[in-house]
Parts: sequence; C-alpha cells; structure tokens
Amino acid sequence: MSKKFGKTELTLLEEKVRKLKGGNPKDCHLSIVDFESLFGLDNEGATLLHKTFDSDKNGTIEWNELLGGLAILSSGSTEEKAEMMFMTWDADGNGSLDEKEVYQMMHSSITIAAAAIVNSMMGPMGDLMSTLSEKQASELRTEISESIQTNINNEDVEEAVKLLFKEADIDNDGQITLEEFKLHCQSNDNAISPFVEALTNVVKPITNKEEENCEQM
Ligand SMILES: [Ca+2]
Ligand SMILES: [Ca+2]
Ligand SMILES: [Ca+2]
Repeated sequence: MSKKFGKTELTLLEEKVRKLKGGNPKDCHLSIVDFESLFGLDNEGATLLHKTFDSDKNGTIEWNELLGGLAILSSGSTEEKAEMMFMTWDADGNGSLDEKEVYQMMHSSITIAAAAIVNSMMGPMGDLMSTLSEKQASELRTEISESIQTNINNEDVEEAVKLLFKEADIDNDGQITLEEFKLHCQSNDNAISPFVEALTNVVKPITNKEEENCEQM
C-alpha cells in the first residue's frame, strides 16, 4: 500500500487550487462551491466534505485544513478517522450524536458515495468528457447523481441508523458519545468504512496518482 500523501499529490493539489482560486494556494479560503468543483460533488456532498475538513469551524477551508483532512482520509488511523467523523456528525456540537444527526449524515454519505461512483465513471469516459464544456460536464454529473439519489430508500437509511444505535449506544440513553463511537469503530471495522471509503474515493483523484491504480481492489 503506497497511499501516502506525497510530493506529487501536493503539487497536483496546489495546481488545482491555484487554477480554481488564483494567487497563492497556501492562502486559500475554500467555500462549499469551491469544493463542488474541486471534488466534483453536488451541494450536499460538498457541504459534508467541507464540514468534515473545517476543523476550526470558521466556514472556510484553509490550506492546512485541506492537507490535514486529505491526510487523515488517505492514511489516518481508525481513531483519527472516527474522531473526524464524530466532529462532523455532531451538528449542534453538544458532544454526542442523536438520531437526527446520524440520519442526516447517513443520508449525506450515500450522496457522497454516489458522487464517487460518478467520478470513477468520468475517468473511463475521458474522451467523451473532453468534448464537453465544463458546464456540460458538471450538468451531466449532477444529472447522474440526482438519479442515484432519487432511488435512495429512506426506510433503509432509518434501518441503518437504528442499527448503529443498537450497536454503539452502550448505555442506551439515545445519544452516542465520542467514547462510545470510538469503541464502536475500533471493534467494528465496518462502522465508518462505508462513509470514509466514499469520501476517500472522492478525494482519490487528488491523493492518488493514476499510475498507482493497479493496486486497487
Ligand atoms: Ca476553517
Ligand atoms: Ca449533537
Ligand atoms: Ca449513549
């Protein structure tokens, strides 16, 4: 596994941010709209990823937050990932997760997963995509991910939420604390992996150079 966040990826990321914002990428303040075009996400997905990376919660992503977020997603420990996810999921910042927060995040993570699928389709469709304008390409993306989203079954999401609470809410008080969440993630490899995997796939074009694709799967 050589999923490191190295010099090549760094240069690529700098280029992308410079192209998007102009000026010195290290002085960037990236908005949710910037994230939409940087990662090829729709608004819901970009909002979630943006929130995940915004560790000082000031509403924009600075260069160090961008690097930090990408580094954790591409090579962080389970504990680091769990902490990052928890902070993102805890929308009201009260230090625990309730059902509503978990529902929202489960729903968003499906959206992100859809975007990752769409992005991975865009690669092989490169020839076609290069004939489209930026606007047409982004419309096509939105169209495909919308059609995936309309097929999301809300009852399935509710099931997934219930299951998480059943397994992780040890003292049964209807709230998942950071401790409970970390314990759950450590004893259960699959707990955050669909979510993290979805995010990782979205950032992969940046954190992973194409020549390493042969290692996948
Ligand atoms: Ca910030
Ligand atoms: Ca909360
Ligand atoms: Ca609890």
